[in-house]
Amino acid sequence: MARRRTGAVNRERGFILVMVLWAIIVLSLMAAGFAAMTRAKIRTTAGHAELAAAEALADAGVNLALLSLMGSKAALPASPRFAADGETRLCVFDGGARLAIRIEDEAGKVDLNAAGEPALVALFVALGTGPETARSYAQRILDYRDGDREPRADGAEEAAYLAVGRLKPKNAPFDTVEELEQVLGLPAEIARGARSYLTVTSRLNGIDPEKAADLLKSAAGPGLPRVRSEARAFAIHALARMPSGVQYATMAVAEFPELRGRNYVIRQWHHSEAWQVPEFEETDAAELPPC
Ligand SMILES: [Ca+2]
Repeated sequence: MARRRTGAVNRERGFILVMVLWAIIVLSLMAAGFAAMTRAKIRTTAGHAELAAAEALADAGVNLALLSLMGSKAALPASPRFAADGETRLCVFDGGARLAIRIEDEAGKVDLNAAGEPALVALFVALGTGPETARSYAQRILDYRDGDREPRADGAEEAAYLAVGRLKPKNAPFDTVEELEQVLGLPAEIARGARSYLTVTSRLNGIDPEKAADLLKSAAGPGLPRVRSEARAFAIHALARMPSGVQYATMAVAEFPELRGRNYVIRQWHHSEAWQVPEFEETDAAELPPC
């Protein structure tokens, strides 16, 4: 009788031991899972912190460019640090983060709102489009921005947009060059390819060849009139690269309403696609000037 009771107690102890072992295994797995989650979260947070730091430095780059432009507008004796010539210039922050800044004078670009049909045709032909297709692109842009609903011969107005399930054309001026992708019949890759040659801020029907990219310089002529500009509006591109390689690019457009004034109005300020800066790879941070 006593032996049977002892056997039952041993079975009970064995069962409890197995339960305890299972509990230990389950708790260990939970702890390992929690540790992995914490590690992933730390990595994600560190990545976000790096990106936030890169964003702040890119924004600082835009401000440095604005200071330089203000100096040149006020004809300060010191030459501007970042010239509005479309060239990329580099500098380095304390801590090793590097900055690339490029300033473009908007007078060297085709204004999407001020350009007439010949100027738009000249732009698309310069970009490699055939003359007939270029005329259709130009007329569709004009129909998109003008207030009426009468389509040009090769253009497109409300009825054409609705027929393919698209939103109606704006029938008002473009606010950004990115809006070009909303124009019916203009392929997205063509719109994206044209973006860096377009502006909505120069308000000129023509370009200042001295401020223009080479592609537009050669396109200037009867269709794309040459005009003299007064250095009023600038696109600023700033790209910050952290020592870890994390990058952030900011693009801003600033307009100076007065010819000699230092006051400016920000027309755009947003995140943009990082562009290739071969000098980052070719130049050691120690060789760069401080930002
Ligand atoms: Ca229209």
